[in-house]
Formats: sequence, C-alpha cells, structure tokens
Amino acid sequence: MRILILGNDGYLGHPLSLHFANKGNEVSGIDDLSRRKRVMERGAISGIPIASPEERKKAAKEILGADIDSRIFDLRNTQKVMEAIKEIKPEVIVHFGEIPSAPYSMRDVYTAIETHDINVNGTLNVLWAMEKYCPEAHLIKLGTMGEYGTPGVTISENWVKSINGEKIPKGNKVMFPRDAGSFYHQTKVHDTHNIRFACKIWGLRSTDIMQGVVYGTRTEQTAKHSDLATRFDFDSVWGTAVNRFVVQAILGIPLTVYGLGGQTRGYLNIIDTMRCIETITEHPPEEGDYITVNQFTQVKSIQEIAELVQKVGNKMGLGVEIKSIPNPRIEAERHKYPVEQNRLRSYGFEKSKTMEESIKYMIEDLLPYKERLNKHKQSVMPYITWKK
Ligand code: USQ
Repeated sequence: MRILILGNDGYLGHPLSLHFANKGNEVSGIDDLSRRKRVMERGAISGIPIASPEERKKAAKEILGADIDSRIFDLRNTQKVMEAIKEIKPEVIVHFGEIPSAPYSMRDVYTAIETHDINVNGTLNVLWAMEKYCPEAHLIKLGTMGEYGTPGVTISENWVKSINGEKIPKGNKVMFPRDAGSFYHQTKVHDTHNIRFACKIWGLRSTDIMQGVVYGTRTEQTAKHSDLATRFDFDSVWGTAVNRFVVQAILGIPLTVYGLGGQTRGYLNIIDTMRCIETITEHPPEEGDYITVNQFTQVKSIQEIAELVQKVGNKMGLGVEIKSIPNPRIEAERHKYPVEQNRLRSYGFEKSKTMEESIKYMIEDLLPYKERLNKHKQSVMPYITWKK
C-alpha cells in the first residue's frame, strides 16, 4: 500500500510510519517539526529523548530496512500539499498533522487562532488535493472523542435516527451532535463537518476516528533502538492524563486530579492505536462514504486512573500520593459517559494489554530518565485556565 502519514514526526505519527513501513508498505510523511519547537518554547521536553528526523530516517533504514520518504513543510502551504499528493498518489492518507493540545488552544487569542488555522485550513488543503489528485484514496483522519463532550446519552458512531421523536427521512444523514470542550476540540468538530461535506459532494471516502486519550512509551518498532523512540510529553500543556500521572509518580509529585475527578473518558495505549489504524486501512469505505469510529479500549474516570497509577506505582516501591487541585478547565466533573463502540469490534479488533499492565511497563521505561524528568519538574503544574 502507498501510505502518506501527515504529522509523521509526532507521538503517534512517527511510530505509525515505522509500523506500516515494517510491514512492507511504501510510506511517505509530511511534518513541519513544529511540535518539537512548541514544547521547547513552553520550557518542557520530551521525557524520552528523541533523535533528529535525519537520525530517525537512518535508523529506520538500518534497523527495519525501511525507506521512509519524509518531507518537511507546513500543511497550510497549499502549493506544497498539492505537489506532494500529486507526486505520491497515496492510496491511504492518515492525517495526524494537527496541533493536539486543548490547553494550548485556550492560552490566548493567538494560540486559539493558530490551532484553528493549522488544523482546519491544513485539512482543507488535504481535502482539495485529494479531490484533484487521489479521489479514490482512503482518508483516515484523527478526530477526538472530545468532539462529543459529555452529553449524558449514549454517544453513537451511527447516523442519528430521529430528532425530538421525529424520524430522519430515508436517505438523509444527520450526525451525532457535537459539544466540544476547548477551542482545540472545536477544530476537530470543524474538520469533521468539512470532511463529511467533501465525501458528500466529491465522492471522497473517509474514516474519521473519534479517538480517546492515548498513553504509553513505546511500540514494537520504537523499542528497537534509541534513535527510533517516539516523543513522550508530560508537561501540563502537551502531556495527557495517564502519561502525566506516571511521570508524577516517578518524581514523587502527588498525582494532579483536576477538581472532583469524575471526568470520564475513553483511553487506549499507543500499541493498540497502531493496530486500530491498521485494522481501519483494511476496511476502506465505499465511494462517498464517511464513517465514524469511536476509538478507545477502556473508559475510566480520572480518579480511577490516578488510583490505578498509585496501585501499580506503590507495588513498584514508588510511594504515590493523589491530590485534587483546582480544575483549570471548565468541564463536567461528575457525569455519566455511555459510549457505543461497535465498529472496531465488527472489524475484528481486540485490545492487547490492560491499562494496569501498560502502566507497569511505562514506569519501567521512564525510570532510567528520572533525572531528565526531574530537571523539567516545573512544567508539570497547570497554568492555563479556561475562565479568563
Ligand atoms: N486531567 C486531570 N489531571 C491532569 C490532566 C488531565 O484531571 O493532570 C483531566 C482533564 O481535566 C480532562 C481529562 O483528564 O478531564 C483528560 O485530559 P487530557 O489532558 O488527558 O486530555 P485532553 O485535553 O482531553 O486531550 C487529549 C489529547 C487530544 C485528544 C484528546 C482525546 O491532547 O489531542 O484529542 O485527549 S479526548 O480526551 O477523548 O477528547
């Protein structure tokens, strides 16, 4: 398969490139390397050191025999996106090339606009280039479970059947409502509507993944050599829940549960993320079809996650504490979270590890970097608030 991975320098895009290349696919990637820059600007680092793009390319060749064609540019550059897609003629495009941080998008008006510009306009470039040069390709787009918010009714992957008791007429397609919780999550909602529209008018085909929070330190390929390692963020802007808690446990910082801790989300480990995307490539939609996949392997509250990290950490001799701190976000802190998740199962996907097993190997992977993590301890506490 000819696969183009957008955002192939990132936490998920890099291991995904290796995953597909290792299976003999022809892999290309586009990334502007801006994540590296933005994390450094915030005074943070990747907890696990990462190699330069050149070193990664060399290691992929030497260790996996994979020749990954990586191009460095910003997806907002229409001309370059057009040229690359025309030349590569991908059969599958996996789009991870966006700013992924909710706190960053809530920092100020500039970062909110920047997040919208990169995410929404970058995706528009991809859609227009697909229409022109590869209308048959399968677009696998990384959306987020956070698009839905916490509506309190079962979040469905399917088209809505009725509204206010009135049946949706046959042939009409209405999406499950969105109610995102940050300007970042809103960009994913805008993407969703633009992609669905492009499928409808141009006959493109897309699987839009509503992904939960990903955690983990490695995949089969990234573990093969230090130059193949993927980044691992733990600061309050770029790090996400489980990853942050594991680092806090190692550093002896009480786990930062925001507010009441009942915030409930879908989660999955990084290894399963690779397997989910691979499974999705094996199930391309028909021409004009837009498919939603709710992608996660377990649903947990933030308090439950903190308790799990505490349990595993304590077994490993860490002495982990949990402390509720004022919630910097505006979000429901105690709520129901019924979610439907049938599509991946119908494709034959099954999860590989439990969260508990993953937390154990994450602690083992990160302990050797304790000193490095400790040097950037100050980046852990949140400072961006939703209420201005
Ligand atoms: N939280 C804490 N303490 C922390 C960090 C987070 O209580 O130290 C809480 C947050 O308030 C939130 C939940 O944990 O309720 C998840 O927060 P997060 O920072 O792990 O994830 P989030 O900001 O929602 O975004 C992350 C990724 C984003 C992806 C999303 C999937 O950064 O790219 O889209 O997870 S989801 O959450 O399902 O929308």
